[in-house]
Amino acid sequence: MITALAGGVGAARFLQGLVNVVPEKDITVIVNTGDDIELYGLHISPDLDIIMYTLADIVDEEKGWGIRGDTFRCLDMLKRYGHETWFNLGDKDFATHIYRTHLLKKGLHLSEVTKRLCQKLGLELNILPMTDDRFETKVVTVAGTMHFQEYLVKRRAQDEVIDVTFEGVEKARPAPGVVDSILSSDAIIICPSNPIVSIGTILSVKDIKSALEEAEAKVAGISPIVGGSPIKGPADKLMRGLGLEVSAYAVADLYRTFLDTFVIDQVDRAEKERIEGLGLNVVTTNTIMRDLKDKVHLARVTLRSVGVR
Ligand code: FO1
Repeated sequence: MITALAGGVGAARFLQGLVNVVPEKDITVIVNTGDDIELYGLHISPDLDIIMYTLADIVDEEKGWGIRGDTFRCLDMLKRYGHETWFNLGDKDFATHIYRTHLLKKGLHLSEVTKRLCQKLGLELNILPMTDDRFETKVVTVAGTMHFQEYLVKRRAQDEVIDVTFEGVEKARPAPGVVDSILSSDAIIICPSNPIVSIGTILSVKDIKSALEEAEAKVAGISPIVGGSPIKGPADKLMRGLGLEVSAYAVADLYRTFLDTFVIDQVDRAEKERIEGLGLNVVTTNTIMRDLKDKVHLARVTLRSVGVR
């Protein structure tokens, strides 16, 4: 069994490689839900959806989110009614959120809803939200405090970041299966996701970080920072705002209490020694995932680094 901690697009692309190397049913993915937002009266779980759509091979590959070939007629009509439409949901994507919200309103937990959606999409992986409880990532900026999606999508990550807070973190408990899967895994992988608002949120949920520290399985992480910048998303702005250096080293330092191996890009090989100084093994390879071959290569190198052949 392999357990992976995941955010959105970077993680989804890595997992596409992983499912080519390990049988789907042997993989559990613990997914960030700090990006979840209620909009248009619906519960939207962007990272769960990005991962489900990608692995079900229906994602809009160019954007990395949403459904390939989707239309936006519902959104156009909402605009006509004068509703705010800064968060772009396609018509098919709307169906996911309508169905999810319907099931949540019937009393199902987010983990149960996710299981049902995955089954219907033909996925055999065990995709778990990090928590079934309400949890929202807020970004404190010079322009005020706002939901992460408002910071990223509505305001295009333009505001200087002062802090990041997790609303609901005190009460949030890991979803059923999360801690068990970490403790019973043969290997654990921290996907190349934002260390603050994707992996950082998962680690902030009670008992998850300590489970990673206690787990017998080896833990490998893949750096989302290559050559001093994130491959995608605002990790650099958030890290800088929190007073962190934007480097593979700084990410390794955030994970060092539970990590055995850190996989960094070959362009960052100069950081190898410094990261080894944290007591970690370091593997350098190509981490840029342009096609399936790159994804499979990264999955194989990562698995090998934690003793899975
Ligand atoms: N990202 C955008 O930049 N603009 C959008 O309008 C947008 C809509 C959207 C709808 C559904 C979904 O699952 C994701 C969506 N994303 C959009 C991506 C999302 O905001 C972030 O990339 C993730 O939350 C970060 O992992």
